[in-house]
Amino acid sequence: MVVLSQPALDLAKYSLLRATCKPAAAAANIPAIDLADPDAKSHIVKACEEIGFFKVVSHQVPIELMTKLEDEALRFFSLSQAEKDKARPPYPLGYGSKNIGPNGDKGWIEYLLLNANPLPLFVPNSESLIAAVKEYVTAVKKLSCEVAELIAEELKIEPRNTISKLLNEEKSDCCFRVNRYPPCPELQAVDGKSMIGFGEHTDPQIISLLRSNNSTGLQICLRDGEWVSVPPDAAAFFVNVGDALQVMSNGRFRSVKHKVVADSNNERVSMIYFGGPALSEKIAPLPQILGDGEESLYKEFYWREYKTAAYKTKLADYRLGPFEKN
Ligand code: GA4
Repeated sequence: MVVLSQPALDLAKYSLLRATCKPAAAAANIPAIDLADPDAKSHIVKACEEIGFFKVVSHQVPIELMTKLEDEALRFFSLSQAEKDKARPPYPLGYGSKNIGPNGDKGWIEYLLLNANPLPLFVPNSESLIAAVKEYVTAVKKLSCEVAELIAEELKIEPRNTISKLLNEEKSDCCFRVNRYPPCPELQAVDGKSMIGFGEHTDPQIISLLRSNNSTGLQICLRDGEWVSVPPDAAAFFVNVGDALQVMSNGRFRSVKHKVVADSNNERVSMIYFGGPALSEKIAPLPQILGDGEESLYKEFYWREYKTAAYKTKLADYRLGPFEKN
């Protein structure tokens, strides 16, 4: 197994990971939502429609919870490769390095991918990490529900927990990942390009909440196809619309394409909570969303079917394609 932080890189071997994009994509102007603002809900819905992405700048999640988890995660990633490899619960969850998903995608990354409901107890020698994940996930899940309720209110969907209850269900299918993107100065020095940390994709779930340290790397794709980089904000949560919410809004919201380009000098650490519904939930446009005579753009499907199909795709595939009505 390749150790990510090894200084000497065999560049030919990693040529597939070299970003074809310019590392210096223009900085995006990301809508910043203050949850205490009485207009927060209309700003959120506008951002979901126009970009599928925004950041929440005032929230109740204490910064200490974020930094504690980040420290714990870094402690885990500093373990020997053999120790980290023990954190390999049954596929597809556990510790991963370079390989993303089951279909050959690679990234300049190591990560822990965990079920968030229920949270696991099985990462060896990492009781304090799991305790920090639990505390963090509980707080972030609450925040994702708040956002979902503001969306419902603005769209006049009743009851206001119509979306949030999917995230809160006893069997909701939520997961959590913490990613470490090692810096990659060697490659930058050779041709000025960067490594693909995590290739372009959309998130399959309803909503994702990401928090990262103060490093750049995240890029999102705007409606016109332009890739822009997201300036870091370690105190904020970046929220993206996932595929399921795109369907629930009958295409009114955008599941935003995003990717991470490894920074040549700085280590990037991000933690993401993916809020998904229970496997048995039907995913369809919310009736209150559909205007008079408006038909669903999508075939009816259950989250279980979508998830199974997603795991047969490659990262960059357009996963909603087969679920669209012709
Ligand atoms: C993208 C969003 C989440 O990170 C994730 C990813 C999952 C994985 O890493 O195992 C997938 C990817 C993600 C979408 C398509 C499939 C599944 C890798 C992959 C090629 C955990 C998720 O739910 O879907």
